[in-house]
Amino acid sequence: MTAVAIPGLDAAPTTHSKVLAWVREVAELTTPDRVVWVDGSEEESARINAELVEAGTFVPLKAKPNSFWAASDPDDVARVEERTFICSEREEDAGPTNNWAHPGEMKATMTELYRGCMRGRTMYVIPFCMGPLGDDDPKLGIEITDFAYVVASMRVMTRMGQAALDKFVTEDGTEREFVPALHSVGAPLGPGEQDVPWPCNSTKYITHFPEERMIWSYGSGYGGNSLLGKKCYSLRIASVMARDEGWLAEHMLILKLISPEDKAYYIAAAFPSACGKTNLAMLQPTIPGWRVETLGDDIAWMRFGEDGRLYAVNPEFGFFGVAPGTNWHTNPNAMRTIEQGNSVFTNVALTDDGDIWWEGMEGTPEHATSWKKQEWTPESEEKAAHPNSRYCTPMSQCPILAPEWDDPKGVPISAILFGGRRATTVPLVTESRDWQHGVFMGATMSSEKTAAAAGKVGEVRRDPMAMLPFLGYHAADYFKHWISLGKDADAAKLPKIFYVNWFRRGDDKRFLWPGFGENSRVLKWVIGRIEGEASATETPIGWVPTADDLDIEGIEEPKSDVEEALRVDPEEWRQELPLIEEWFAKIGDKVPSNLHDELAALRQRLG
Ligand code: SAT
Ligand code: MN
Repeated sequence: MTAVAIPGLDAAPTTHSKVLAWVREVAELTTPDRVVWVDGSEEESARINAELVEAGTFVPLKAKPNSFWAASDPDDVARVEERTFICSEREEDAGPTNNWAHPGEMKATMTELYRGCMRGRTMYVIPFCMGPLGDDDPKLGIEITDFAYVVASMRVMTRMGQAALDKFVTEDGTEREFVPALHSVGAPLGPGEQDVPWPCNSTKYITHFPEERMIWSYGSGYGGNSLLGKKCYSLRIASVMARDEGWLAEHMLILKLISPEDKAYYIAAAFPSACGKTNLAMLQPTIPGWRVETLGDDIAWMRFGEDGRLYAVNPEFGFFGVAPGTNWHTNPNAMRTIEQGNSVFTNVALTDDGDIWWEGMEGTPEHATSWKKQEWTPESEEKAAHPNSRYCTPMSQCPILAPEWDDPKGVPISAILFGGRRATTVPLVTESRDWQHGVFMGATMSSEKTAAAAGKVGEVRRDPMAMLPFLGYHAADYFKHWISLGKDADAAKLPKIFYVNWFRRGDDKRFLWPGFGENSRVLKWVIGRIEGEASATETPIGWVPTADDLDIEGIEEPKSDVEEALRVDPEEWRQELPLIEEWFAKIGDKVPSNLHDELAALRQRLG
């Protein structure tokens, strides 16, 4: 290897040979002006934030300490699913729900894109750890990026810097495995060329090499495309690790529900992006005596403990929440979390007094700067905040954070909720008949598309376990994995599985269920079912409560709305059958026969 003199490259604060070799290889390919090994310190963070302000990427907020407003390029606002690839060795391993490209060909293409792509820029090397640093088998990664915004965001979202790097070599000198994650905005600078506040490239690739446990991302600065510890590592790559090692990497929040008797229950729940996972994770119950504490709002890694129960850990360190709609009513605890500062707000509106605002937040300003950096007033036709605008805020600031949030052991899960956004058909809550039926519910989950991904909002699509955009391998093999984990487990210790829909609407399109804090009433019923105390009616689709089985005392909505929200309409469900069949046909021959059996049994029960 010819040694190239790039300032900082040789200042590596580690002896890990693979890290050193890989960082050098990337630096020689991308030719940055300098290399910075990120240590995660306060001083470094202050310096990077100041550089981002200088570059115009960040505007410091006057109203919140150590917090910043950022506006992306208007064409770089969401995950790009059509540009996301699973480059497994064999095409059939990516399955029909993913884009596949041959790993060798993809590497050749992207290597040419990466060649010289960091010219004129700083290359940051970010060591990070997904999950608690105290884990015996920490899940490590190195993200290389040429965008300081990514460094600032990774600092919030992951355990990173020197504390993570210290885990790369064990005390006895063994070098641990890590996931190499390469990111570039794809915007090299010519000599003297003026930079833009949000560099990116119209050519984008979000690419995963599952066998190699490696991630290559190019052209986008948006969170889901650039904070590679999140969806790319903790879901797409981790789902493959989990398949191979007998655990689950899921798109799920983790919450702790405490009863008036002070008994704690842990619940994991999967909803597609922008369907209220963060709101549920930080729920403020409306029923007296019940409390919620938060462990995570987006991702859960779950494995069986020695006692046979399923334990969940949140690999993340911060919240990357959808801003619009978040307010003191829908999510007071998120508001309290961001109020403390140390947060990055992307594509929300900037108010004239140096605060942030978005649609749905209290206190509409008379004048503001929109996410497109245009003047905005309440009369403006365009939105002040992009529908997928985000706050990026430290978990540690959440006032209802569960004390065990950083415990490597995780928390034992009593219930798993699957849910989507459906205006019709799917009742407020249904308990599965058993694990396999629950897997069928998850595998056939459907939801109306939201703004979290580029594309048409509102279309109903199947989104198995809310993992459609995040599966690192064949969906049918994933279903098989779920079924076999249940088969091998002690059935009495498995979490019970439920299907929820907060979004059902009446004839006049109004929501039938108030949602938000009132969802605690559904959680209470879920706990009642676990304890064998709550009643339910057996229906063709599973066990469903009547309005009387739920605690709806003091609710504003008429009882008839709740009844309507709970109604199982066999005719509507019969219309669902061919759609499920179509979905299974799309997944192909490998759909486990158990799921076909479930479909046949459902059809029979529907008559
Ligand atoms: O867009 S992200 O992947 O960062 C968040 C989400 O969609 O859940
Ligand atoms: Mn998500």
